[in-house]
Amino acid sequence: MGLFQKLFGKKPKNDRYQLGLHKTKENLGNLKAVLARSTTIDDELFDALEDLFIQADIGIDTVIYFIAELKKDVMNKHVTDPKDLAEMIVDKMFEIYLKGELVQTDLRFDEGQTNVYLFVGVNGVGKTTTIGKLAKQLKDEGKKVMMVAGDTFRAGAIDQLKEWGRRSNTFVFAKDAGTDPSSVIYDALEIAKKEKYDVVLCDTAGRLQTKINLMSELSKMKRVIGKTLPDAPQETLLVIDATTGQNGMRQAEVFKESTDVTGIVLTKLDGTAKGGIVLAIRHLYHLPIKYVGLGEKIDDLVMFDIEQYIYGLFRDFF
Ligand SMILES: Nc1nc2c(ncn2[C@@H]2O[C@H](COP(=O)(O)OP(=O)(O)OP(=O)(O)O)[C@@H](O)[C@H]2O)c(=O)[nH]1
Ligand SMILES: [Mg+2]
Repeated sequence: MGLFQKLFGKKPKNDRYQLGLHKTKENLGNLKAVLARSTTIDDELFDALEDLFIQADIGIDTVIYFIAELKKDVMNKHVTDPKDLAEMIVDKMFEIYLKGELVQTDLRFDEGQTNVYLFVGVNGVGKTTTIGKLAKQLKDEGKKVMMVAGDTFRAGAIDQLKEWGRRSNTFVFAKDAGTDPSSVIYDALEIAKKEKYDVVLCDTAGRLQTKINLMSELSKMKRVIGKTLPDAPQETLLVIDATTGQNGMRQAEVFKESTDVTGIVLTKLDGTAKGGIVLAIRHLYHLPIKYVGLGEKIDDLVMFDIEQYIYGLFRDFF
């Protein structure tokens, strides 16, 4: 049974993804129109689909792959009616996302240890906000959580994190602005170990004097973390702003290449973001999207669920 049957057969309930993505939904309206006015499945139709997918921010490389896969399916299954394509598109999206794997969205948590989650990404994508939201969720689960102000570069970054500390009632470890970030993390982890914190969330700068400085700073932080706690960091999460689309993905590439990223947090899916970026990230980065940001408030962070996501996109389609 394909995803289409599974989802639209029994209509699960999750309205979180409905909040945003109106841009993508407009796009799907066009998809519906294109399929409705087509009488045969031909190159012209595939070209129209290609345009729509590119508009949905799926990204050119992923779109080419997507269309090629669809064509194969159409041939193999001898499909001739364009209306049958919608269901195939849903199933294909799901396949592209899963790639035959079980995608792990849980954050790795080593029981009985201090787990370190490091957040990286270009400036303004939502690292600090995500840390604040996640701190609240982890605390609600009963975990002992610390946030570390590893962004000592940008004026205001430390106060911003402290504000999230107040909102989520979480301890924030910080030193003065301008301090070497690795030394902040080192001191924080010494306390975390001694006082048996379950999770330490490390904020980092999105920008330093140069990109090279930033990358070497991040690898230094990682080394410091690994020296203090051999199994840490348990997660290095690359934060990407969904509204910046393919351009944002290109900017994020350098982080992926120079730090061992274990997962993605995709923020601002509530805004003008187009949902196709989810497929592009997965197809090009081969990394799981672990969380998505759906707003600026403390509860606007949800664990990513591809089934619910696709359902949210197509809910009004069928
Ligand atoms: N709409 C919306 N806004 C968000 C989301 N996540 C973060 N933001 C906003 O994005 C802006 C930047 O967020 P920050 O958390 O400061 O980003 P950052 O990555 O820490 O930025 P730097 O510290 O400058 O590197 C803030 O105005 C946040 O409120 C989201 O999921 N949805
Ligand atoms: Mg920040």
